[in-house]
Amino acid sequence: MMNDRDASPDPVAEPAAYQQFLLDLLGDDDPSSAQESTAGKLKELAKEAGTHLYQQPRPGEWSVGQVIAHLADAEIAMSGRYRWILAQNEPPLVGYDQDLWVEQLHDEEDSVADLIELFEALRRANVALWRRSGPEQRARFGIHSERGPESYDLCFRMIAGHDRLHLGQIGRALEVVRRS
Ligand code: NI
Repeated sequence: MMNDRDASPDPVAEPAAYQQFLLDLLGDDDPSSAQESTAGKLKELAKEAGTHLYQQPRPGEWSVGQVIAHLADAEIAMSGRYRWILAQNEPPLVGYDQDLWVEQLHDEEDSVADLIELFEALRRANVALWRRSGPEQRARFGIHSERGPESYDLCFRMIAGHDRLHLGQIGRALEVVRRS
């Protein structure tokens, strides 16, 4: 299953390049404002996809519904990571294989509306958590099993860029499936 590898460095093979790629997508924008706008955009895009929701743009490339499932998965994983990092001292952060999560945990019977609702609720809680954190908390870090130390600040900024990466992917997928 392909996700965004045409558009970004591979997260496992080139972790540092992938990290920088996501941070560049955020640029100087405020990460919490950027993150706050995503659920609304997903609702609009899901509506636009209509009957094409689970149509893959090309064989092996994620459908709009699968990208939304991936964004919900990422928010679930990060919801845990933020809290481990903030509450415990240098906790281990378990790597998660995004392709396996999408393949093993989701199918076409998944309600995309429910996935967006789940995403939205977690995101709201995570943005609120961020906004009440101070510099000391943002500097706290966990130890990623593949990439070493990662701070709360870095994780939160990366996810804001990750949203943009996949919103772009959904836009491109929509163009293809609508033409078919
Ligand atoms: Ni991703």
